[in-house]
Amino acid sequence: MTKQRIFSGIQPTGNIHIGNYLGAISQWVKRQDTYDNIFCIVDLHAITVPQDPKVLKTKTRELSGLLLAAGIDPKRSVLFIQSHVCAHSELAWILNCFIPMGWMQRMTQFKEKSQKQKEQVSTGLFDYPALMAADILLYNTDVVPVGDDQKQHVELARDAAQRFNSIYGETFKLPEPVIPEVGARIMGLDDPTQKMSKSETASNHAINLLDSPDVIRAKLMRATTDSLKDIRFDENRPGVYNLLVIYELFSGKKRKEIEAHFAGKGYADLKKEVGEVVVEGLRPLQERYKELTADPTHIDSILSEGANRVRPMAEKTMALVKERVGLG
Ligand code: ATP
Ligand code: LTN
Repeated sequence: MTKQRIFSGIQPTGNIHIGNYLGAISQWVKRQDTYDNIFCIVDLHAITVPQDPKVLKTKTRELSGLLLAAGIDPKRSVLFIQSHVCAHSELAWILNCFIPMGWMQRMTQFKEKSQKQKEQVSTGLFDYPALMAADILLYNTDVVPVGDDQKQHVELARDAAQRFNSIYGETFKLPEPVIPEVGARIMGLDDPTQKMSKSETASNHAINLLDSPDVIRAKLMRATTDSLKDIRFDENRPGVYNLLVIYELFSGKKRKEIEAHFAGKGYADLKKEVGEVVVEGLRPLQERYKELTADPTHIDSILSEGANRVRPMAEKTMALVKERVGLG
């Protein structure tokens, strides 16, 4: 039986945090044996907002190292850089010509991000979902595991595929988003009503995967909670709830067991213990990252091998799409 295909992407911008890890990366790692996996570092998406060229290159290598250190195994999964396979930009353009503006205007991420940048906002940021649709549709993807914030974009990719298929006949497979039940939306430590985000720069906002144990502990001790006392999984108390979810995911314990463990304890104990599970949870990843990045040529060769593996698949899709549309 052939395995279903997973495709997912992550931007090489900012510092990768535990939200990215719990909501996306660890989900990818977990499913590696069950699916046929393609993971993409989406540098073309990154340039939809201004980037320093040197930093972008460095962040792309850093992210590759982190994904490998987190357990993405090049023997079981393809890892590559989006700009290494030109078909992504090419298909994005073609899809652009089929996706109505109205669909794009409904995207909540664009509304949020463009508000921050006002009139400087790029056309690329508006069009970002077309490139994401191209990423997904090039590889006959069945399943797209993402955090909650990306569900709308995956649905747009599916709608775009359906629209194209209805005009030109069966061309693209229709992808399904898969959102983790727990951890789909880890919240900022400084403001638990906002999702933990790479582009948020407040020093106490996120725990980054490469933060030292002391930094992790200090950030958690300063996490915003509330003025109540008991420690329970209550979504109406977002600060404590977020800390408990982080504890749950790193410890692997059940909610009942966790509530019993913290019964009668205070928020300081909670923060200290969350700190310990996060430090211990990230330790192996940080050690592997150090080993892996000691030889940067090793990472580069994994990335170029990855692009070589997927390029023929992408080119095959492009040939069919061009044929259907009448290009060339
Ligand atoms: P930005 O703030 O620049 O949008 P981001 O932190 O949202 O960045 P992305 O590169 O957009 O990071 O996301 C990579 C993956 O991590 C996506 O699948 C996304 O859904 C997931 N993700 C991002 N933030 C969180 C979060 N706070 N909780 C759970 N998953 C998340
Ligand atoms: N937009 C996504 C990253 C991304 C992606 C994709 C995810 C780009 N292409 C294809 C899944 C499938 C983000 O910002 N997290």
